[in-house]
Amino acid sequence: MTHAPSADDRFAPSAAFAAKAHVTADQYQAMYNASIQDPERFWAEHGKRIDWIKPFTKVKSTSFAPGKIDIKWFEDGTLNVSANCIDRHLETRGDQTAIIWEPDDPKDAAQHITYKELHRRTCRMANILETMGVRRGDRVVIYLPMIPEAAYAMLACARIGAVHSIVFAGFSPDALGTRINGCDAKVVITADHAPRGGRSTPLKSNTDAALLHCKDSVKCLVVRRTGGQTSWADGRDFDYNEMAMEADDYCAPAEMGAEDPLFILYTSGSTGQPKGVVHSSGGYLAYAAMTHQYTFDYHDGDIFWCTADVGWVTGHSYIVYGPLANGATTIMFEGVPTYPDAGRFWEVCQKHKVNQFYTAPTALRALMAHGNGPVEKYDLSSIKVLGTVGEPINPEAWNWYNDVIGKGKCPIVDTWWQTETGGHLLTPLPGAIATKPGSATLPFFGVLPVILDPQTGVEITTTAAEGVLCIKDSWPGQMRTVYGDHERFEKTYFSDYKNYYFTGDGCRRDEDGYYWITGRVDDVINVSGHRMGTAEVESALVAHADVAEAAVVGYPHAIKGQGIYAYVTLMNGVEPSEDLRKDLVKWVRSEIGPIASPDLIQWAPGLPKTRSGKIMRRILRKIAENDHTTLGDISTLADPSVVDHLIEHRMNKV
Ligand code: 6R9
Repeated sequence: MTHAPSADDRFAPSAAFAAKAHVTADQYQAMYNASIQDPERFWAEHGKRIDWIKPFTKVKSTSFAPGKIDIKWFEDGTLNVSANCIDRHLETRGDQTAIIWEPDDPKDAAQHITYKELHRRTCRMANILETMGVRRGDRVVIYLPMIPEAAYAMLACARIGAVHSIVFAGFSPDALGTRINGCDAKVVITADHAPRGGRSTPLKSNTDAALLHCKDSVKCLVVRRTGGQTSWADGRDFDYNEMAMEADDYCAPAEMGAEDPLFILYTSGSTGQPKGVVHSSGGYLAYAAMTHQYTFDYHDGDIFWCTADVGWVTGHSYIVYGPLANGATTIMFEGVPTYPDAGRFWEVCQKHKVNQFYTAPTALRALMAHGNGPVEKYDLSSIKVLGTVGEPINPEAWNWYNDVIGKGKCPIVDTWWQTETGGHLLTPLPGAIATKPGSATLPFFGVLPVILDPQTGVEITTTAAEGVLCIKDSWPGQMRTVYGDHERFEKTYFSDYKNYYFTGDGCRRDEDGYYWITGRVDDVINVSGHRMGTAEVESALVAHADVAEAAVVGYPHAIKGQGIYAYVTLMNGVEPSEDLRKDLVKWVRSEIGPIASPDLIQWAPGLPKTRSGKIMRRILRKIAENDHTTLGDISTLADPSVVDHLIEHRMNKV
């Protein structure tokens, strides 16, 4: 059924789809123009999609000017994010399902949590946190599996004005400890164990290990997910299930400023430790809600499923905040796409009659490898819109998604955005914009993308252009600062190209003005849709006693998009061996987590360096990509002969 992909393919929304859509082609153009010509007016209007306790009078106060980076939206308004996601729906849809929870094991029953129940659960969690001493502005780390309590915890923090920071449950104790310390959290919320794909991760014992490196005052709230064995520290550990039985059903939502931080989410960059991306309350929520409605053409009564984990920004904006602000029914899935078999996603789509399905290209590639059999067993006729996020989608995967999952009748929205952007910046609107496989197409309302020449930093104004992607002006969902380090915020995003927000991505704009993301231009790699700094993996490797030096690059990987390729120089006298290789992989898993495991490790007696000692990553990337015929100029190397050795012993022999 899948036809050979071509770069010229164009898929316009059907007339039937467009007729029911929130936004058609003409409306898109008119609304986009309005949003750019008069952002104040546009956002004054769209800021009203959320409920304000005290309405804002100021709309946009933003500056990208050097030394004065300052981003504020709706700054004098007050609101409560949890009340927006729950309370305001109680009257009209209190008995409607807010969250469908689909457990890891398909033999266990799914749970349907109504808005009323969500209100009760969130209030109880909020009261528990207050009992534990959490106050407005305090930080709470959430280290939970994909269970409804993760949403209760997020919304409970928002309710009392605490700032949550979710740490993906796949991260190691070390990574968890660093983040608890990084944001000086008062409480960490975890579970006994996390079932996933038929296996189980001992989250509580990971947390115990992390807390050994944290202040004694950090308290731990434990949700019993499996009832499995855990150790217990009286005075420090609190039993959520027990406390929830006693806790009061009501907790008043705190009146928060639009610019009060809602959450911190750590993400990788090209240098140093992950940084804490800070998002606001008002602008973030308005943007998450608006993009959720328009990008997915969400209508009342639709069942929305985003397969991400709440540990990533996609889960924040499109499992919890966007959908719930819109009064949607959102699915939270605890499992993985291939457990118990490669039909699981489609079984869940059929079972819950999913209308919008949003996933990552890496998952599609993995499922595609199992053929069409596991798809054809299920009725997918409820699906109206398909979405992708996290990395560029290759045309083969796009066509499979379109033909086999969407049966050629569901628009595909390829959404480009980042932890930093809070919501979609480049994306088709499904009733308005003809798609081209592999292109995130056009900007969302209020977004001004520009392509700069990477060398000169000058804006390329021709329609067809290639260079680095920057954004010229602020949008409400933009991050506000790096937690505790506003200077780093400016240095990372506003210093390479002055007066622009620099995305870190390379990009091409075609003759139709469509944007094609070409991948990161910095030392960030994208492994299975997870963002990773090569510097983080390198510092984990050099922390091993046998490692003298390490350089990490990405290389093309059929399923993961990019794999992790590590060049390792051992300490004098240490002999390379298969055992050591395995040991290093294990080491990185324990330092960061399984997602950071190197796929290939090459022993490198020497690394290509400039005379000033800088590692020439460009060369290492080429060797890892098996593209060593075009290494470019290596005359500036201190010792060009190391390159021949590396080529001869390269790991990626295809
Ligand atoms: C939401 C999310 C951000 C980086 C981003 C880019 C890549 C995301 C993409 C995409 C091509 C898409 N990326 N979506 N590349 N097409 N549709 O993924 O956030 O984890 O911060 O990653 O992911 O390189 O800069 P985050």
